[in-house]
Formats: sequence, C-alpha cells, structure tokens
Amino acid sequence: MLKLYDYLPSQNGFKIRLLLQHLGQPYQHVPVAIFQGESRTPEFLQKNPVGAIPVGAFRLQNNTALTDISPAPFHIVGAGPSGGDRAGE
Ligand SMILES: N[C@@H](CCC(=O)N[C@@H](CS)C(=O)NCC(=O)O)C(=O)O
Repeated sequence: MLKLYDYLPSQNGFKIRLLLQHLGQPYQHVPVAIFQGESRTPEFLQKNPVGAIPVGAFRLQNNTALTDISPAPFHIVGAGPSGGDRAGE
C-alpha cells in the first residue's frame, strides 16, 4: 500500500489525497510535522532530499525519488515509471 508522507494543512498534500480518494485507492497517511523539523531529519531526507512533503513511492526510471509532487498523478494512475501504489513505500 502506498505510504503518503504528508502534512494535513498542505495544499500540495491535499491534491494528492484528493486524487487518491477520488480513485478509491487505499493509502497509508503518514503525518509529518513540517514546522517541528520532521521533514529535515536524516530519515526523511532519504525519502525526499528536498525536505518537503508530500512524498510517496513515486520514482523516476533511474530509481531516484520524485522530489516534486506535480507529476505524481501520472504515477498514481499507473502512467509513470513507479506504476502507482505497486511500488509500496
Ligand atoms: N513543488 C513542491 C512543493 C512542496 C512543498 O512546498 N511542500 C511544503 C508544504 S506545502 C513543505 O514541505 N514545506 C516544508 C519545508 O520546506 O520545510 C511539490 O509540489 O512537491
């Protein structure tokens, strides 16, 4: 199941949540307290070196993480290299 690292008040996160909800695609919401520095920990920076949410399992063909969420909808509907939730975490 897709893990979505996210901060609830974020509009960027909302876009992805809305799409997943609309598609009826299950996902695990993992809250990240961005104003408490949780997006700057070494563990989080491994998920997204830019230190921003939302982050999911979306990856480019060379296996690097998608650091900007704009193309994520293509990945979610299976049109991107990660093939949506099939990529796991
Ligand atoms: N262009 C990026 C913007 C992501 C972004 O700005 N995220 C904000 C929340 S909406 C964030 O994580 N800010 C925390 C920080 O930069 O420390 C995307 O769409 O993925």
